[in-house]
Amino acid sequence: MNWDGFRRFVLVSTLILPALLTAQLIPIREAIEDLDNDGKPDRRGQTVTVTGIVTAPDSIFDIRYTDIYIQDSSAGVNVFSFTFQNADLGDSVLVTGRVDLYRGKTEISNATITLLGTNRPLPEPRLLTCAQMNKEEYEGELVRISGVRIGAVFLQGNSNYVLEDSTGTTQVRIDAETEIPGFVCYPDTFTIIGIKSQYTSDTTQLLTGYQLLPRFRTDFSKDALSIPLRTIAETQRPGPDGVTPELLNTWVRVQGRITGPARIFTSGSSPSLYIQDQTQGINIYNCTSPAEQTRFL
Ligand SMILES: [Ca+2]
Ligand SMILES: [Ca+2]
Repeated sequence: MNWDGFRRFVLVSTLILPALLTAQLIPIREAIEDLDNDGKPDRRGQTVTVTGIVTAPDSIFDIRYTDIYIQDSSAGVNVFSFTFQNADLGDSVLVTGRVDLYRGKTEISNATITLLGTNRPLPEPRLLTCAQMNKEEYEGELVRISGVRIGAVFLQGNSNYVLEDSTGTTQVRIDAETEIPGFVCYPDTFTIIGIKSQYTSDTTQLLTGYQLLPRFRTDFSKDALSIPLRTIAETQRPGPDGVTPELLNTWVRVQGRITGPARIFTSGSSPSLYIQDQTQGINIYNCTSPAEQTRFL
């Protein structure tokens, strides 16, 4: 090796070797593991490198900093950095950072994110119950709870609500920076998807304060097929007083042709339109899907 070759060797070694040495790729489960069950990740303070699919992208939990969640086949984890870095839903990323603990939530902080690919399929949300939500297990993962009720219908930002199913209760946190504030949720049971996260108000109690973080309005869903299709006449049949519908405050599913489109009957911001089937017509109020509402038949 001549002098130039040696200098190039030294230069390449200096640049590449440290990156290789720090890039000991480990599964997320290993990065966050807590074998002594004290609520603190055993690798706290260590620098780790993991890969994963972005399950909660940038700008939905924090518009100033990087506050995302990633998941590999072993586990999920929060990735945080005071530097804003782009991460879209479904991105495959390489993350190097320090294993850290914030209010009971394990995170990879001071993280550097490298994009490896885009539009990867998201992991199937893990089906949990409210009782299972209140444990350390599966923290950082994308999860789903079915058959839940929520303690309020009009959802506001920076607010916590109680979720309840047949196994107990847990907490859902509506982050103000998501699109969710203002969403009118279901008054009866529904399915919710979100990140299983944690924020304990008492840092001496590291195994409390578990909360679900929905990301989008579409994380709240009603299984429409579980609601029987009814005729419009049946839907608005009056009860004993001859005026109040028997089905008042019940979720119903009807179908009909639009006879009065929303662009005629809407005043203010809540769309209003009329539909009709073979039996009767009915007013549809405060509906979604604006393109459909405005169509004339
Ligand atoms: Ca530990
Ligand atoms: Ca935790």
